[in-house]
Amino acid sequence: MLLDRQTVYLLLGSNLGERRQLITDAIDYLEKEVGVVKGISSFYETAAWGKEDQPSFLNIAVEVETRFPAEEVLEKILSIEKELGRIRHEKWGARLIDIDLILYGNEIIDIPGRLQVPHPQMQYRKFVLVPLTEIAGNVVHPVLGVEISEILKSLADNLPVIKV
Ligand code: GSY
Repeated sequence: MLLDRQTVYLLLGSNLGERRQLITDAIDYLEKEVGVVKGISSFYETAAWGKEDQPSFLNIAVEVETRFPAEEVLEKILSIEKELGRIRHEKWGARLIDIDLILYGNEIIDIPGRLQVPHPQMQYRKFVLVPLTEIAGNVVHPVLGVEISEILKSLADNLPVIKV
């Protein structure tokens, strides 16, 4: 099914293997399979969140213009992760590549156990908000009604996020 164009924001991360190459390959797949890549943030070296005794991550945020519904975008993301060798082991464990669907236009989606958009943890995570602010600082969070850059300003998360 194809819809009118929607702007989607994704957070890409890797903390195993050739991290930068894996993220670059994931962007190529997104361009081929999801839509037109309109924006890419800088790369950030970020301390692991959730389970802190693991290697640090490289993270970036990406803006994609897509005509696929959110659930199809999710399917495509999961298959790209698989293609790039991601095996889902433990929650919050190390991974070759992780692609999170952060925002899908200004839609609010809640399919229990499957898909929640906006990403329910995004407002607590500096490793999401710093790269996202770079490419979408003026976008308004559909639930909180506040710009992404404003959420970042009031954030309590102090884990290091360093532009590289
Ligand atoms: O939710 C994405 C995977 N992930 C990350 C991440 O991408 N970056 C950092 N810094 N910590 C993380 N913990 C998890 S889980």
